[in-house]
Amino acid sequence: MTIHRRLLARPAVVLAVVVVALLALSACGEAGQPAASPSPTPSSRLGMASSPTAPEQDESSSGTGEALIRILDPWARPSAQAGEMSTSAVYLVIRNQGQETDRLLHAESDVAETVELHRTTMDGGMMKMEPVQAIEVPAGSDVELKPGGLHIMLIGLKRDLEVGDRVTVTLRFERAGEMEVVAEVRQP
Ligand SMILES: [Cu+2]
Repeated sequence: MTIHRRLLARPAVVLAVVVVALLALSACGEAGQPAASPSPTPSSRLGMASSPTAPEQDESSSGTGEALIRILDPWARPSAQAGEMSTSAVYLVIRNQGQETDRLLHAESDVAETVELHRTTMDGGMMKMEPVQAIEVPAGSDVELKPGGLHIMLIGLKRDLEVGDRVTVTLRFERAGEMEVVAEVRQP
């Protein structure tokens, strides 16, 4: 009876070790550290393996240190007059393919004097916007920056932004670090 149970249990243990090794690989890609040997406490992390991330793990194993944050469809509003008072906004989708929450902390661009993270709110029927400290992107989810919502505000444009122009924006994330994004100027 006891022997029987042990034999049955063994494949499950092997599977658990493989899953933990995969988790360790994807985690080290994120942290940029050399692969550590699998931790001896697999059971606490097994729950995370049940989330449907298998295709993404395949993707990230194809290259070391592949970004766990991906930026999709970046674009910017056109603006006809450069100058201190002129503004534009950059919109994009932040996809967090990792297993930890990340935060967009800061953005900058050479086309604007000041770049702020903003959100749009309704105040008694009036739309207004205000700076936010950070934009949180939970593990395994997308956050969309879009007109009427969160956006990257460009203030004090150094040049006109015409449809078809490209705007380079540097984003800084708490975990993923800095990344450069090229947003095409287009009509909303
Ligand atoms: Cu704004």
